[in-house]
Amino acid sequence: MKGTTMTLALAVAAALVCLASAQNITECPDGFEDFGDGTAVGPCLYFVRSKATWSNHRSLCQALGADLAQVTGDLHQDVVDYINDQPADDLADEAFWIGGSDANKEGSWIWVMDDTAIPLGTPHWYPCNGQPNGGTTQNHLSLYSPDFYYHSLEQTKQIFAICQIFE
Ligand SMILES: [Ca+2]
Repeated sequence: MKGTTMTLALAVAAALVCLASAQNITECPDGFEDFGDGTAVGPCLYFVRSKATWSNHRSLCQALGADLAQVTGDLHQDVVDYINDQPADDLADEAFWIGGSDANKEGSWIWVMDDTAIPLGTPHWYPCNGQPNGGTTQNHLSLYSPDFYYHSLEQTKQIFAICQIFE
């Protein structure tokens, strides 16, 4: 009897492991776009088409099991291409909160979901007006129209947002 119970427990555990891994690899949840390279699913991004502050949109992302997006590396260009490829009046005239901040220490930009540093300068920051340029009044990170490079903004600004699911 004890052996049967053990076997059943292992079977249940194995089923749960399979279920969890299947959820991770089969597809992005409804509303999330798959920015994978075709060999794997993800990053999964959700474009929030309503305007709110950085903090309110971060809460919304977290309610979806996500966080504000970490748009870096090649993903940055992929996101810019995606925004510009959408139908007219959808996304290309908007600005988007993403998950960067220097609120804790002026000039030291970090990704808030994992505390990793965000290097200044090229290739991600908008180069033409010295971004980030707002000093202590602008401590949160956006992709701003029409270039969608990184721009610092006041966190009370009401704009769209991009959420991302982190494993
Ligand atoms: Ca700042």
